[in-house]
Amino acid sequence: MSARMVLLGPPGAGKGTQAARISERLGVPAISTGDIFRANVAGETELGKQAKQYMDRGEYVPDSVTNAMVKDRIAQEDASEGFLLDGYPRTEAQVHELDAMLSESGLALDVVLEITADNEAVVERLLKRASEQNRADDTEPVIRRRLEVYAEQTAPLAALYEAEGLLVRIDGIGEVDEVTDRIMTALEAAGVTA
Ligand code: B4P
Repeated sequence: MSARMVLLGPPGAGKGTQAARISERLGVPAISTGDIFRANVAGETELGKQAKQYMDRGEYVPDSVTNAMVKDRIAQEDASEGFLLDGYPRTEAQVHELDAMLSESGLALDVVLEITADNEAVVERLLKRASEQNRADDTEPVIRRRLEVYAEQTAPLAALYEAEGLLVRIDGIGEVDEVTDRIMTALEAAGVTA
């Protein structure tokens, strides 16, 4: 069966961590807009130069840049039977854009997973990652700004997807394996299996 999925959740909720595991178990690519931007920043591409100025401040990269990048990526062969979008959509405009991209090909999302975690837990995780990976946007003031931007622009998207009957909420607090088990159980209940 197809599995076209979106992963929502605040910075540090475990999206990237869980996306890699879900992708492996279901055999669909995990597509992280954050990873694509970081690869472009590292490669000093034009896209990377544009994205960096926003990312370093904890702000979202403009929709015009992000939407075109995702449209291109989900049209690739490996995503033809499904994908897991990690960190996209993040704004209401991106939600509508994604719907339009899919419906052009007669497709639709199957499920939207929201990983929840409280602010203090995610700040602690991201500060730990900062000491390990040195990401420019993992300093405490930028993490706080990312959480504000998430609360303002992305958290409301869960209600949109809930109204469509697509939303599944997962508690992101606990061991990584425990959270994966919760996700796989919820996906099975939603009819999404390998
Ligand atoms: P992202 O790369 O999506 O960054 P993120 O929200 O911090 O999540 P990430 O996936 O990295 O971390 P995770 O929670 O897995 O975005 C970065 C920036 O890119 C954005 O701020 C924005 O500027 C730009 N961007 C991306 N998408 C965009 C879009 N659609 N529109 C506009 N701009 C966009 O993990 C965090 C840490 O927690 C890790 O160290 C992990 O090891 C740890 N962890 C995970 N699970 C844990 C658990 N259960 N217990 C303890 N620790 C755990």
